[in-house]
Amino acid sequence: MTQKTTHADLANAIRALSMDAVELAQSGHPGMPMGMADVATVLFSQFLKFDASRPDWADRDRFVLSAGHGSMLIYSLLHLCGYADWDIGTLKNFRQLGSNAAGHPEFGHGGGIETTTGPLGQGLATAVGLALGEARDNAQFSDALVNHRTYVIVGDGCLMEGISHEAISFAGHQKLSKLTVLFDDNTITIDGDVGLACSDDQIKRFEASGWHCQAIDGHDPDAIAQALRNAQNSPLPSMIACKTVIGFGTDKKAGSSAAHGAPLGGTEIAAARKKLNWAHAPFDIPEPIQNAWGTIGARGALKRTEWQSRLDATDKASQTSFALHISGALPDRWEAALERHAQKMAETAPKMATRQASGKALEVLTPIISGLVGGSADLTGSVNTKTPDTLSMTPDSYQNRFIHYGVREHAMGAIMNGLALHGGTIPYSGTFLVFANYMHASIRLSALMGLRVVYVLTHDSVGLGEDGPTHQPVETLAMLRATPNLNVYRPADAVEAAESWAHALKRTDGPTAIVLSRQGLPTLRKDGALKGYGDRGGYILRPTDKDARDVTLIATGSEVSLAVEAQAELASYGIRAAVVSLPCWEVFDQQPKAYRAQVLGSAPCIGIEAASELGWHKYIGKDGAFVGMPGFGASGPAPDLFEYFGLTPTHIANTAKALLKQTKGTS
Ligand SMILES: Cc1ncc(C[n+]2csc(CCOP(=O)(O)OP(=O)(O)O)c2C)c(N)n1
Repeated sequence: MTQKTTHADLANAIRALSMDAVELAQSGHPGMPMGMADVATVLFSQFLKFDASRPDWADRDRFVLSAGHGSMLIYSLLHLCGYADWDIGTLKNFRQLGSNAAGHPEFGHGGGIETTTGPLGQGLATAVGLALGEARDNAQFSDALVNHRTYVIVGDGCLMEGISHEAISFAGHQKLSKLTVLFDDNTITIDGDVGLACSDDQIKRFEASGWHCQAIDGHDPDAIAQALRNAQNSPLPSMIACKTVIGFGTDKKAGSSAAHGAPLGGTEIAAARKKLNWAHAPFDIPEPIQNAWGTIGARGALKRTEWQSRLDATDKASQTSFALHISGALPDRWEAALERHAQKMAETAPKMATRQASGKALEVLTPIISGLVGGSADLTGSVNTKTPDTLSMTPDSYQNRFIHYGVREHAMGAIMNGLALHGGTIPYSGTFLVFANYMHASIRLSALMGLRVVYVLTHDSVGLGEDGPTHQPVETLAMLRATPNLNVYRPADAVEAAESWAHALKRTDGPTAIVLSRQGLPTLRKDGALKGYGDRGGYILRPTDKDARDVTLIATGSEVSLAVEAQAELASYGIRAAVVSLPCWEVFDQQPKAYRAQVLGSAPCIGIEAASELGWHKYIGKDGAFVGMPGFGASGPAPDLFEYFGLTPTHIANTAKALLKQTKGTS
């Protein structure tokens, strides 16, 4: 006679897989998955709308494990539910090189992982972006096509991180009612009791930001189900504090930090097997339990086919527009329109700050590309990211395309990641370059996940003037350039600004930072062909006669025009200087060697950039000279600061003369 599979059987399957995989790997975090197994079981078996056979179903609920160290929780769930990428062999290879089952959940490592998590708090803020993406698409396409929820499991650590405050506050303000936070309220972190470092009342904290809150026993399946039902009915985002025991089922380690992040050891595992009444060998899931989980994994199939029928029943034009929206493909006309704009800039040659030039490019792009969703961190008028086509988004108008992120740079980056992951949106948003430090953890995850997110970073040097060294970035460009898979553009004029946007939008495998000046800059480019020189990341902007060079001046952004002036000054001394504009190092570095050699030439080189020297020697060599910032900036009018720090054509020319004297004996 077969016994009915119980809730405990289902949850214990997660516990067993988690403790055994960590034990086999001799690395990982068993405590959190064992503690949250009951909550996850109720969520997946009764609430989460998903179909394991189609992890790409656009209207699936999103599940995020913000407490990413508990990765065996999500891997166990995906395996048990029958996701194709998560067979038992994958779990046995937990934390091994090349396995989908990476140390922390990584987006792209198999279906069912909605985002990369691990840096605590990021998953929560990214989930806010996922929920916002749903709200936007729901407003555009209606309940029939877009109506899903976002669930996120967070731990004490996620809630202690500062980004959580920004994310909670933003979600409460935007009334993201389809977002549910499941707080693993086990009061344990690595150091021990959470009380060592934190005495927040998390319920009051969420309530203060406009959330619906509940506190439950996280091991009581009925209480969990009731709380999830209540959350579904709330017009506010919901937080459920689930009181759990870390390492539930273990003997001596349960409820203590010893269960947090180390293999439990044979004795504890044997004791847990006994306590949980789990008599099966490691990785052996009895058939009835496996079947019950398989049924859970297929629960959403009917809902998915019903959804597909609704989509099929809409007219062809709506189907095409929905498919285009979800795919993120760009409509045809945008590039020609941007090129016409760039050509106009080249012809009219305005003196314009590149932040304004970026705004002008956006005015061309936003009416054509409906997926572009802009924003700023309370610097809208300064970063020029709002256009007449992007109205402010509010809880009453989620379909609008401009997000006031407020003064919340860090969450802004993570929310943009969530929007990009949700699909249907190309998020871009602005703040000052110096505050990229604040959101670098999120920028890093955009790059790691390969998301098309555009960071508009203005006020990019001492050229911002009187706000002084607190606002004048010096090291930030080096930090951004050191981030793998992030393209960093620093355009010199309005044409290069348009080119930067073209590249950022065409790029589908990673983020782009567009770094822009506060101060007006002359238009240097005489052509506006977007597929011309600028396509290569760096090019000879002002050649010498027959390319016979004594020196090469390599500059980016606002310093390119200084180099052009220095070229003329050097010419008066009979020195032939070529000017290279290098707006994007990453793209230039990918060009064929012969092209790079031709651009950089063999004459001595001078790098010119109002920033730190770090990184420049790969272009100027060990013998090249650098004109830039020796340390932090200072408070004062921008022209005075450029003079003070030697960012002038004359200083560049003198540096060139000295360099030539040193290398060739030329004066
Ligand atoms: C931003 C960040 N800081 C530090 C860590 C290292 N870390 C991983 S788990 C953890 C403790 C988290 O405690 P909690 O969220 O309560 O998890 P639990 O002990 O319940 O598993 C820390 C400090 C991290 N992953 N991310």
